[in-house]
Amino acid sequence: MKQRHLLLALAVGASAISLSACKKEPAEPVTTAAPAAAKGETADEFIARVNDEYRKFYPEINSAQWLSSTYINDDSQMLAAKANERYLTQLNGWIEQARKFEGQKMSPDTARAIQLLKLMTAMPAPKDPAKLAELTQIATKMEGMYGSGSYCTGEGAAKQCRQLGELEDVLRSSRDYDKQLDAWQGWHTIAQPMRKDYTRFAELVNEGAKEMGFADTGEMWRSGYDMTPVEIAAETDRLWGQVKPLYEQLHCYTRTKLEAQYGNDKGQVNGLLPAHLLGNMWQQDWGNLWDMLEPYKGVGNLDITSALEKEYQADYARELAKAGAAPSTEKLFAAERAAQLDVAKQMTERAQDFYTSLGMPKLPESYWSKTQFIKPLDRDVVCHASAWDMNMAGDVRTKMCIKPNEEDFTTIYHELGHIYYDLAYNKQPPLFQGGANDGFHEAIGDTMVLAMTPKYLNSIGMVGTPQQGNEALINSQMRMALAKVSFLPFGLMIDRWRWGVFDGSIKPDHYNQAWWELKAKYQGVGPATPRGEDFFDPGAKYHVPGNTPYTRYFLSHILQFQFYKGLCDASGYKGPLYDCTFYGNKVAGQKFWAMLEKGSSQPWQATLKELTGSDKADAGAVLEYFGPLQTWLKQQNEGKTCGWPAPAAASAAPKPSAGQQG
Ligand code: X8Z
Ligand code: ZN
Repeated sequence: MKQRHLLLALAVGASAISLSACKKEPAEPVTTAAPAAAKGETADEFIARVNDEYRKFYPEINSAQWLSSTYINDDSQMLAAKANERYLTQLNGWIEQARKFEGQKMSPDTARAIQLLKLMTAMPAPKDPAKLAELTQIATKMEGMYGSGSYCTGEGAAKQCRQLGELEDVLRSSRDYDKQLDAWQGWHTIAQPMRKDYTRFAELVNEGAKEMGFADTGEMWRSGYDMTPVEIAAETDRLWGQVKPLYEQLHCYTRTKLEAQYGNDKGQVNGLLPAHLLGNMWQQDWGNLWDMLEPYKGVGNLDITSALEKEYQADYARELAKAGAAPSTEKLFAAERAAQLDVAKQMTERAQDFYTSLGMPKLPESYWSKTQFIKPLDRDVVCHASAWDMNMAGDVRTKMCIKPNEEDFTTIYHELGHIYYDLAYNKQPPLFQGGANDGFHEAIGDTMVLAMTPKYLNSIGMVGTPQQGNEALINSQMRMALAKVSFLPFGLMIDRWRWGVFDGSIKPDHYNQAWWELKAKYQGVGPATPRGEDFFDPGAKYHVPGNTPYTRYFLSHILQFQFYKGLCDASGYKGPLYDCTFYGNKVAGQKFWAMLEKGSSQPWQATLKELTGSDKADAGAVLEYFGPLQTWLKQQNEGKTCGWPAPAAASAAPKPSAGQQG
């Protein structure tokens, strides 16, 4: 109890190492077998020792986790669990030892480091070793189930099994209602068996969080924002209120187009957008509906996916030529794989070029040899994109299953944002090697994506000469809105669900009902067929079985517009915000790098102020950026009844305590 009060009273906290990037993190330490604390050690000496020991430990745990994510099998998972166990034991020891410094005089840096130490995991584990073992086993199992998830249809010779990537391809490209429904439902079958595991998982992490002095795991997650858990929850509500009218306009326009495509009865469900028709498994990015939603057909040449596909075809033709006349099946296959790898690397080189154009360093050689660019075919891997700092000393990698399409292209820019953040703050002591908060970590690469204007895309040969005029502008704004605006309510609803699970207001026998109520409330999205409690639809989204907090992405989608505006200003740009690219501008690059170097060494508000002049998260830049589109959407939607009915339960106010009392 005392610890919780201390924690909140200090109102310190930012995401630390393991919470900051999108990588699998170790579970919480459990045993009390702490490494010995030196007698008479001061708080400053203690933190220096923890930094030192942590740095030594770090490569081992990362190697084990890298292996278990890129070779999912029983052996790699067992080894990862063992490495975790050793690491977690040590971490628990540090947290235990830190208690003796409570209330003592220490430097502000040491006080901050101690707070960060307590928030280093998103998976607080109970102290009971048996329960810890159970928790880590469940966590490993759920992530493995997600990574190896497969939907099989047919029997005997006609049996066909498809993994997430292939099912996503259907949603991306097919406009056949039934095929899309089958792909969407098929993927969601992989999560059904997770329901029991997740229920137990939630019980166990809550026990761990309570032992650490938090009301529940959700409150612990909300404690990493240099403000109280109550304040950050209210902040996200406020920010959502700012952008909701824009989202509602985009929703209204999209519903009209879906109805035109699929008919009034199928293009909507009680005013909600049908979950399987939005081109994305989770309805978090509607960019794949470009064929349906492009405001002015063919104006502006923004078809990045086609450009990448062409690149792939050209590369494949080159590889085939190397294989000689009448190549064997093996050679044909090898040519295909070589072309896929080539294009994935070319896409990554383009992203790297953006960063180096700002004056940032090239990625080290080891990045190129150790990264997983494309999906291996001989084993299961976790395809969900992630960025890894293996040793705090330059061994950085990304893990993706890259395909030549726009979504993956921008995801590479996103992942390199994590990597450049890692490289920039590697000079900091390990406990300060994190994002200013976790939303910052997610926003770096996306800030670059905002600077991918038609002018930039043309300059790198991706699209033709940018067209001028209002129609081209609206097309370009729509392209960005389908990725960014559609995401906003999704970024919020996932943790609204988990906060409810953790604070007990969402009970296991209502997991799915609450999920769909929140999807309806925030996103205006609904399932085309009933999704009762025999399903566990939250488990079909990586971050739930992977236990990655999600509010970071909502914050990122606000912050990245503030960063973008700040960098445009720094570059000396004058003009409408949406037209700005700081590509190639070293002054902007220097300013960005200076922010990255700070890591989590100071409250994020101070870091934000240094970059943007303001210490408050604010959606003003989002609204400024999308001004022309919002006006256009209002015109398109004129005379339509926009909005959607709120589901009864989810429209109720959140449980007053919401696990947030300090
Ligand atoms: O998980 C990610 C990244 C890794 S941190 C690929 N993102 C969220 C998601 O895919 O759900 C990026 C945007 C949102
Ligand atoms: Zn990320």
